[in-house]
Amino acid sequence: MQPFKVLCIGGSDSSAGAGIQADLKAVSACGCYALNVVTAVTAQDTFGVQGIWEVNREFVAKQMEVVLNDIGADAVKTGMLLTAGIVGVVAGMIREYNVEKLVVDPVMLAKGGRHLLLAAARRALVKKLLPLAMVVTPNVPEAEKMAEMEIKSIAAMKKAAGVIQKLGVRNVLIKGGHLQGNKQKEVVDILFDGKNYQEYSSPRIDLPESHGTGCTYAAALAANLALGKDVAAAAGEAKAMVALAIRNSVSLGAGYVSVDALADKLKK
Ligand code: PXL
Repeated sequence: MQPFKVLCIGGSDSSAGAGIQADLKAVSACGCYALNVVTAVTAQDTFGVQGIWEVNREFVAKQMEVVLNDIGADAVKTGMLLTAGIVGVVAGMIREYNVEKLVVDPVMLAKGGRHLLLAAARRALVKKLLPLAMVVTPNVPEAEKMAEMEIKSIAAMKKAAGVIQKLGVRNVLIKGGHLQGNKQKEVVDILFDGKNYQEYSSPRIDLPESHGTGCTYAAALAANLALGKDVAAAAGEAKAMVALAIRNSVSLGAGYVSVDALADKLKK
């Protein structure tokens, strides 16, 4: 049997709430097979990122090359890319292998404030990777940086989605979870395809903010694209998967809680 395969390119999170480990869980929960290319190893507990060890760009390229040559991927998702050098090689390989279904999660900061994408890398991501993406999935702070504007309302989210779309990406999905200090009752995400806006609304889940939501969302989106859904349908499925993963958050250490897309399988 050949499963649908999703290649997830990003950082390892030793607490396994975010990063490559969240990707692996979300892709598996969607019924696809996750392949992993590691760009950096983070030493991470439930208080945040305590250290980062970068994988050199040649070895990132090597991982992509062997996996894509032998196994291939129905969709690709990028997360933590850290440096402009890594962004460059990832973009080069995506182009070389003609990846059609690419989800770019423009991961910039970890909870706690550690930079997971350096400033020069942000510019490289916009220039080199966005034009290759089927969807980019910023949260509000990331969309503010990419669109170079403040976002304090849904109207501003729509405006920012327009600005980001013009940077050269086909679809922009801005996640509303960080809007207005987390006070609103509904979380509204906005999808813009250059012509139409679609809104995805769901009740805010009244739990402490969890670690790993963004990675889970983008990985579930990529998996649903791999399964053959269009972007609008895949976004709806991904949002539902994130809601489930938040509801099933696990409190592992003394710091923040983490989402877990497979938590319904855990014995507690
Ligand atoms: O949630 C963004 C993210 C992505 N990748 C890694 C991370 C984090 C957040 O902490 O650690 C490896």
